[in-house]
Amino acid sequence: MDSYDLVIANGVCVTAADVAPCDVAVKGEKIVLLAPSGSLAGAATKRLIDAEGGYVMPGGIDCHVHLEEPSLFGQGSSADSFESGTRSAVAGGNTTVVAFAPQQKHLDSVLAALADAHALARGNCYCDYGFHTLVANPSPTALSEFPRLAGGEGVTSLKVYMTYAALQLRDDEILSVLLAARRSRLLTMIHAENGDALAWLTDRLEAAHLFAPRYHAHAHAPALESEATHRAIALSALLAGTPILLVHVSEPAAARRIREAQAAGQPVFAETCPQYLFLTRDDLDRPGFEGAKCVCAPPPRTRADQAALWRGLRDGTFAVLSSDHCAFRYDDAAAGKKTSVSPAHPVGRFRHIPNGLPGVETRLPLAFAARKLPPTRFVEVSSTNAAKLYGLYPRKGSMIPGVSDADLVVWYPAGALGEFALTNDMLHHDADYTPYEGRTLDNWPRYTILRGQVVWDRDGGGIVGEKGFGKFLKRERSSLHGIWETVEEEGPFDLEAL
Ligand code: DUC
Ligand code: ZN
Repeated sequence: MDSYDLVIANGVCVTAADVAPCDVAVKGEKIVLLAPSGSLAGAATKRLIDAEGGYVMPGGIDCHVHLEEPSLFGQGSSADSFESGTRSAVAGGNTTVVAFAPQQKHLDSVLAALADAHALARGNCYCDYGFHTLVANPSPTALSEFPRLAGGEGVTSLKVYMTYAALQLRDDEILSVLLAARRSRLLTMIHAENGDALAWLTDRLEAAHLFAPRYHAHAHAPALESEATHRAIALSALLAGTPILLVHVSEPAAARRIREAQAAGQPVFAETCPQYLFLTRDDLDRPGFEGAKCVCAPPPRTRADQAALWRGLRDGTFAVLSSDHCAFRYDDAAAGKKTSVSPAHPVGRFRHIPNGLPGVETRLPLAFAARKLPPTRFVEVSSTNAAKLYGLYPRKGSMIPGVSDADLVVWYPAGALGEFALTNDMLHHDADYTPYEGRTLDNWPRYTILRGQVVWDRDGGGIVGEKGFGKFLKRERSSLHGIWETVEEEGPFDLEAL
C-alpha cells in the first residue's frame, strides 16, 4: 500500500458537487487521493485523523475581510491585524482570506497601496491570503497600473464605493474604473449605497436630534441600496456588460434587481453576509449604546428580509457568503465604537460610529447551524465559488487529487458537541465582543488543515499553526461561469475608441 503524510479517515467528504464517505490522503501540500472510507487508515506515515463520520470540506475561503486598514469608515481603527484576523480565520475553519489593499483618496497609486498591504501582512498570517485593490482615487496613474495588478502582482479584483466621504466615487469615475478593469480583466466589486442621499438623511436626522445607534438604520434606508444597485448594474450594462460583483447585499429589492440582470444574461454577481442573515435592525436598538455593536453598512434589516436572502443563497442569486469582517473594539473610546460617545452625546452619534463587525471566525459555524443550505451549496457559497470568482480555483476551494491544496475543514460528527452558546471568549480575534453572543450552535470546525498542516486543532491545543505559515496567493482572472470568456466584445459603441 502507498503511504501518505496525512490521512483523514472515516469522514463524509463534501464538495460543491458531491457528498460521499471517503478517506483523504495528503502528500506534502496536496490532496493526492480520495478512497473508500476506512481504506487508508493504515497508510499514514506522519498523522492519521479519524473524522468519525464528521464532514470533511474544502477549507473556508472568506473573500471579504478588512484587516489593519486606516480609518475609512467613520472614525476609529481596525481591531484586527493580519495576525489576529487570520488567527481568528483558521479557528473558524478558513484556510484563505482575501483582504483589501486600500488606496486613500489623496494618493495616486494603487501599486503603492498594495506594497503597504504586503508589508503589513508578510510573515504575519496564519492562513493563505490575497488582496483586492481598493480604488478611492481613479487617477491616471492608478488606472495605468491595472495591467500590472492583473499581471505580475496577481491581484485580479478591485473594489469601489458609492458611499463614504473618504472613498466615494462619482458615476463617471466608476465608469473609468470599469472600463480600465474590463481591459485588464479585473473583477470590480461594488459597495452600492447612494452616498449623497445617505449624507442628506444623516444631516436631517441629526438636525432632529436623532443620534442613537438605531438611526443608523434609518439613514441607510433600503431604497438607497436598491437605487445604487440598479445604477451599478446600469453602468456595467452601458459598458457592454462589464462584470461586477455587488458586495454585502442586505435587502430584497436589490437582490431582485440582481436576479433580473442575471436572468437577462448580464455578468452581475453578488455576495451576502451573516449579519444580514442573523441580525435585524432591532439589534441596533439594544439598550444604551449596545446597538453600536451591530452597526455596519448596509445595516441589518428585517426578519422577512433575512428569509429573502436565504432564498437568494439557495437559488444562486448570491454566489458567495463572505463575512465582511471589519472589527472595531466596543469598549474603546480611542479607536473603537465608543469614539462616537461624548458627554454631549451619551448614546453616541451614529454618523461617527465606525462601521463594521467581527465575523471571520463565526461565518461558517453560524451558517452550518442554520441548516438552511444543502451541504454541497454550503461548500459552494463559502469556499468553491469564492475560489472561482477570485481566480484561485481549482488550487483552492476543491478536493481534486493532485491539483488541490490540502486545505480542509473537518467538522465534529453530528451531535458530538450538543448545543452550546457562542461567547466572545471562545473567539480568537482582537475585538472585545461578538454581535452573536449567546447564539445557539451545535458544531464547530474540529480541525483546520492548510496545505497539509493542521493549523487548528480544537481539542488538541487550539491554534497550532504558526504565524507566517500563511502565504500570499497570486490570483488568476475570475473563472466563475466563464465570465471573461463570454464577455460581450461588442457594445452599443466601440469601447476601444473610448
Ligand atoms: N461596511 C462595513 O460595515 N464595514 C466595512 C466596510 C463596509 O462597507
Ligand atoms: Zn462595503
